[in-house]
Amino acid sequence: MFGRRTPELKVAKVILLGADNVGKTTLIVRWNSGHFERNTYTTIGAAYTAKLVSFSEEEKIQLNVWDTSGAERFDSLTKLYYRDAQAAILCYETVSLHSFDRAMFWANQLKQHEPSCRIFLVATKVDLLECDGIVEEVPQQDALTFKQKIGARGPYRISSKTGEGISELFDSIALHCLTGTCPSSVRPSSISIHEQSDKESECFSCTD
Ligand SMILES: Nc1nc2c(ncn2[C@@H]2O[C@H](COP(=O)(O)OP(=O)(O)OP(=O)(O)O)[C@@H](O)[C@H]2O)c(=O)[nH]1
Ligand SMILES: [Mg+2]
Repeated sequence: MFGRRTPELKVAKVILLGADNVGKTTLIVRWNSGHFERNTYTTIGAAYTAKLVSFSEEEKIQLNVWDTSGAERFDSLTKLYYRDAQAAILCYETVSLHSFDRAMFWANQLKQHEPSCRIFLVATKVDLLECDGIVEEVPQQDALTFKQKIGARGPYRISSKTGEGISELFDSIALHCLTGTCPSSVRPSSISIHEQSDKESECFSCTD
């Protein structure tokens, strides 16, 4: 008896980087389950999520996304997750200059430790710009200049609250990994632990 061999599923490792509170975990939750998480927990170490992105029967890939902690005390730990990453989602909050500075830090780290990893620059929480009194702290021109300097794609402007830009971001990453050389042997090797935080108040200054 001869059966048809199932083609091996393509798998790519993706790392999610950015300052604490920029909305990394919320982005993954929105992508994975389609809902907006108001009350999140600060990520400790890193958390793993896998999802299949399928364009057709032949063109599909599993993205293994490592959501890291943005807290500076975990910077040295985060480096451990760069290895073999085909793509990095580098987030900054469009209303936080500090988070943009931190994005520059991660871009340098990536260039040093995983230079072949393609960076996808992401401006998060763009819905906040609709709120009275909230201004964009990172000019779009600065983001463009930064993207060119580091050879990144983007900047993708997203909101996990409204869902804006999220499927476009992950489709671009999946296409990049499908057309590039993606080893199919990247497997999860860690677990996530979470701690409570009270982030909600910082991010909901206007009515939902
Ligand atoms: N308004 C708005 N709030 C958001 C958005 N994305 C995330 N938030 C809120 O921002 C806060 C922080 O989000 P997290 O996803 O935990 O941030 P993080 O980058 O994972 O933070 P660390 O794990 O500490 O590094 C939460 O209260 C979220 O609900 C967004 O697109 N719009
Ligand atoms: Mg997190």
